[in-house]
Amino acid sequence: MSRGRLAAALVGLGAALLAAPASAAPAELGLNVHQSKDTGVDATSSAGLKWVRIDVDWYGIETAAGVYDWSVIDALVDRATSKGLSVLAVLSYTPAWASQGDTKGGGTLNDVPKAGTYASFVTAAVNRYKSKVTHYELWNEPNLEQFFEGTPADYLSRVLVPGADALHAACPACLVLGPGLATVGGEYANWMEVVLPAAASKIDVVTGHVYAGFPGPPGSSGPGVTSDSFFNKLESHRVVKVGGATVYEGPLSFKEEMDKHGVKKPFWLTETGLEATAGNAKEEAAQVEYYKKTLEAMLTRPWWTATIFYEAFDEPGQPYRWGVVRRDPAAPSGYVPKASHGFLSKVRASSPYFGGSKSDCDDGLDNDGDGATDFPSDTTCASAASSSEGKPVAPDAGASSSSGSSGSSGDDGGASSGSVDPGEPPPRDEGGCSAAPRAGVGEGLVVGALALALGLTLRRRRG
Ligand SMILES: [Ca+2]
Ligand SMILES: [Ca+2]
Ligand SMILES: [Ca+2]
Repeated sequence: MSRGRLAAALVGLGAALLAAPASAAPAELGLNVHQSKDTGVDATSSAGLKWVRIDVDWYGIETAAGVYDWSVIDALVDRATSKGLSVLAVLSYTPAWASQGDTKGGGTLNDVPKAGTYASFVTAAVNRYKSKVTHYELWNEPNLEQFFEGTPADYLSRVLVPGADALHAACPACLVLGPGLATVGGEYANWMEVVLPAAASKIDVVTGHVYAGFPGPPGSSGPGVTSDSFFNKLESHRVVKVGGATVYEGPLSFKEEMDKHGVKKPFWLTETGLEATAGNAKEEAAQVEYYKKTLEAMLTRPWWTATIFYEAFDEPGQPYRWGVVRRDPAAPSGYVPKASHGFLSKVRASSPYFGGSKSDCDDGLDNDGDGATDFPSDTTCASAASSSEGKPVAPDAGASSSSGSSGSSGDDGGASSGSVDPGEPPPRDEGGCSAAPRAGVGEGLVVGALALALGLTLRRRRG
C-alpha cells in the first residue's frame, strides 16, 4: 500500500470511528402481549421490536400442587421465539390451592402464597423454558391490591426472595426482573424502601411502570406542576414550593430510590403507554407523541435500557384502547395498525440508539430536544443522512425540583417540552383502589377493583 493510500485509509478509518454509534448495546423495545401468540407476537415482530412481555399466570397453569398445564405458554413461547423475539415472562397470580387466605377479597389470584409454593412454581417454569426464555419478572404490580393483597414484607418473603433464589438455582444465567411496581399514589416509594435494602442483590434488572403525562412548556400547568409527571415518577420526584417553603413533596421516583440504596442495576420500564381509539386521528397522534417523548427521554438516560410498551393490541368489543394495533381477523395481517405502530417501526429501523441503520437526522425523534425533528425541520441537519441534530439535552437538566413564586414547578427531567398537551389527563387507570395518594395528589382515575378484576380475567383469556 502506498503512503498516500495508507494515509487515505487512516483518514477513512478515523471518520468511520467518529461516525460509529456509542459502543453501548442499543436500547431495547418491546410490547406487552399478555397471552396472544398471534396478534400480539405479530404486531411486535412486524414493528421490528425485540421483546414480548407475556403473562405466565400461575393460577391457570398449576391448577393443583405439582399438576401443570403449560399448553398456552408453550405455544406462545414457541411462536415468539420462532419469530426471533425475546420473551420476558411474568410469573404471577396465586392459584387457590397455594393461597394462605383470601383476606382482602378479589378472589385468590391476589393472595399471598403459602411458603414454598411460589418457589416450586418458579423452578418448574424456569426448568421448562430456560433454553428459550432467560428473563423472568417476579410478579406484576404487587403494590396494587387487585394483583397482590399482601404487604411489601409478604412480597419479599413469599415471592421475590424465594422466587429469585429458585430461579438462579435452576438457571444461573437467567435474570430476575422486579419488582414491577405501579406508580399509582405514593405507595411505590414505600415498597422500594422495603424491597431494595433487603433484596436488591436478588434483582438483576430493576423494573417499574410509569403512566403519566409529559411536562408542558415552562410556566404551564399540568404534569409536573399539578400532578406527577412521567419524570417525577421515573427519576425526580415532584416538589412544590411557595415562597421558598415546600408545600408539597411527592414520593421518591424509581431512580431516586435506586440511587438512595446504591442499586447500580439496569432499569427497564416494563409498562408505559397511552390510550387511543383506533381511527381517531387526534387520539392516535397523541399516542404517537407519548411514545415519541418516551423514546426521546431514553436517549440521554443510559441507565434505562429497555421499554416495553403497554400494549400490543386492542380487542374488538372490549373497552381497552392501549394497543398499537387493533385486532381484525378480516385484515390480511390479522390487525389494523395505529399510527403508533408505524412510528415504532420507523424509530426501530432508523435510530442508531435503538439499533436502527439510518441517522439521527432521519430517525423520527427530536434527538437534541430543540423541538425540531429530523431533516429538514431540524436545521442542524444538512441532509437526512447527517449524523446529528446537535448536542443532546443533558440528562439532569431541569431535574431538580425548583421553587416558583407562583407556586408551580417541579419540572421535567430534561426532555423537551413542547407539543405534548399539558392538559392531557393522567392517561392510565391502573386501578389504584388500594393505593393511598398523599393529600394533594390529583391521581384521579380510580375505578373499582371489580371492574379491574373483570378486565384482568378477560385479558387472560386471550389466545
Ligand atoms: Ca384475595
Ligand atoms: Ca432525529
Ligand atoms: Ca432536534
